[in-house]
Amino acid sequence: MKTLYLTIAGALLLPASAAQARFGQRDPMAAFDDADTNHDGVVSRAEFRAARVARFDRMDRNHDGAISRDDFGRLLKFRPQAGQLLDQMLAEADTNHDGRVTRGELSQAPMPLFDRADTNHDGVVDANELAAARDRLQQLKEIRR
Ligand SMILES: [Ca+2]
Ligand SMILES: [Ca+2]
Ligand SMILES: [Ca+2]
Repeated sequence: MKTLYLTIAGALLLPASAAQARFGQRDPMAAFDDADTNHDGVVSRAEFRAARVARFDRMDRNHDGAISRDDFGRLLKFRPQAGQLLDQMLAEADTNHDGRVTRGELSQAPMPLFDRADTNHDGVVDANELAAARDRLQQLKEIRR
């Protein structure tokens, strides 16, 4: 169940602080781990975006071409509070507000996690920036503890 939450958070990229507060332990920065597809040691915006869109198919569990509450029926039944969270995350990407996030909407959605990590705004997150972002996150965790 926890894995599913993290999949939602990872794919839609809630601001890391909010995700962290709700999900507790796992590292939201893991979204960067598999994103460096050309293995040049930095993650570009395009790579980050592509990695997110690649998770679309996993999230669209009923294969109707969009991520919506329908894909999380069981989860919402047993954990109704997850519905609120899901709605909030979907809303960030659901630009036409129909309650469904299509592949196109997901690919256009903002990437706050990336933007915060790319502190020198050169469009790529390098190892130093990634390490710094992890540090900030760690500090945040300690403050909240
Ligand atoms: Ca679906
Ligand atoms: Ca939509
Ligand atoms: Ca950078």
